[in-house]
Amino acid sequence: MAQTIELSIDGMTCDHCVNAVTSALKSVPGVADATVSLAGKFARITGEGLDAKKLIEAVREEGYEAAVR
Ligand SMILES: [Cu+2]
Repeated sequence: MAQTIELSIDGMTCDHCVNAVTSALKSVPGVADATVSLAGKFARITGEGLDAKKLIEAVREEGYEAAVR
């Protein structure tokens, strides 16, 4: 079943950051799409069997802070 998770993301300052977070999220198993908002400081992730912990870990590995919002 498709699901959507929203994460608040801290530390993004430019489009490079947005791209880094977007590709990190898309590399997590089960993710179909990820939309990241620089201005809104959040990410909307859609997919199947999503694990919020793994999504947050992927963002942290890129050097940004994330939390379920
Ligand atoms: Cu940046």
